[in-house]
Amino acid sequence: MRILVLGGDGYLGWPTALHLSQCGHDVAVADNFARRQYDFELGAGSLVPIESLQTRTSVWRELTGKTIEMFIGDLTDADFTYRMIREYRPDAVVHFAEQRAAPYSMIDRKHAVYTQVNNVVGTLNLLYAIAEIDRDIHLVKLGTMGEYGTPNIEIEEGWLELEYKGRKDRVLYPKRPGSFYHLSKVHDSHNIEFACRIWGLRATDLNQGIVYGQQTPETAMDDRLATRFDYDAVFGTVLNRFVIQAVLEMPLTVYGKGGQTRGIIDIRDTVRCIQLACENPAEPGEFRVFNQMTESMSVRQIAETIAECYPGEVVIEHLDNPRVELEEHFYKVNHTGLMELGLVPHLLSDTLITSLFDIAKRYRDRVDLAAVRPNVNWRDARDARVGER
Ligand code: NAD
Ligand code: USQ
Repeated sequence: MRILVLGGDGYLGWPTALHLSQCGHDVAVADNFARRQYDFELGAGSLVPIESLQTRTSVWRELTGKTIEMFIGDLTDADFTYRMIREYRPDAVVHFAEQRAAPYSMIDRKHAVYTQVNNVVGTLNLLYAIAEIDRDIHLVKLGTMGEYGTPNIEIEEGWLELEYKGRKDRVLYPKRPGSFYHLSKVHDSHNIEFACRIWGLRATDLNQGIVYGQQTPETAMDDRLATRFDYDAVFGTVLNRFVIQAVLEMPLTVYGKGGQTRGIIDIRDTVRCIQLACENPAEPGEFRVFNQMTESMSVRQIAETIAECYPGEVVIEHLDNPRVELEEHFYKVNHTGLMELGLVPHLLSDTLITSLFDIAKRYRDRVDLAAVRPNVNWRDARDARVGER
């Protein structure tokens, strides 16, 4: 298949592009390097050094003989998006290319507006490009488990069978997300479902849980193929952050009680899920939703697991929660769809955690300690970081 990976320079897009290429697909990547720009803005950076996209693709060609074509541009630029789809004519488009950090979207009005414009407009341009150029292209879109929030009923895969006052219907599952970023994904989901309904597009919305890990078999082939590893309080995700905090002998920063439960997934399963979604496309007109996560854990359990695995002393600290979220709640998720397509999950294991400790130890000197403590508070509408760093 010809597969275009949007956001192919990012944490997940790059390893996915390599995996699809290794599986024998023709792969192209697109990116506007916004993620590298956020690093400059925040004064943070990946724990593991990463090469430019140009170097990454040429190293891949040198090692495997396989070519990954590049499109450098911004999805919110409709001319760029249309040109790319026209030129590459993919069978599937995998769309990772969004601003993806909840804290970034909650810094202030400017960052919330940027996040929603970037994400919603980029996706709309893509939907129109597919509708005008070739409606057979399968859109594989990264959504998030956080779209659902933490409802007091079981979470289904995107749709809910409902009976109300004696009548039945199948409706999009109600959403109650916890940040302007997560809301942008809800808006995307509704726009995509509408496009499937009116234009007969085929789409798969992958509501992914929090990803952990840093290596896949392909990125591990050469240091120059490494993907990023974020540990700062804005872009670092919880398990990856706890790993580096343990190695630095800093307290693990559990926000509030730590009873917040989330779906999680190993980065090796992410790339496999995308492969499965591409190779088993949705039907024309179908808005298919999978919950892309393999297990649920509370933040407290994640911290305890990391502390138990670390061969040294680890302190777990409960900070005042900078976010507004339930800290104790019901959480049960249906996530059988991808397993029915063939996913065999890697569950969180001591071996994986130990390998992450090794990566963190190797690059510990690159850590900026000031970037570790949270400094974006959901309750402040104005940027509370001013003058702090
Ligand atoms: P990332 O920020 O590392 O990668 C996203 C890439 O998209 C970046 O390289 C960025 O430069 C690019 N990009 C952003 N806006 C763009 C635009 N307008 N035009 C072109 N390129 C643009 O993020 P990631 O962690 O790799 O996440 C990828 C996707 O997966 C996101 O959509 C995210 O919401 C979703 N997701 C991530 C996680 C996670 O834990 N990392 C979990 C669930 C879902
Ligand atoms: N948390 C802590 N301590 C920390 C960091 C986070 O207790 O040091 C808590 C948060 O309060 C939250 C949970 O851990 O309850 C998860 O936070 P996170 O930053 O790891 O993840 P989140 O903000 O939800 O966002 C990440 C990705 C996002 C993706 C989402 C999947 O950045 O792109 O959409 O995970 S999900 O959570 O399923 O929505």
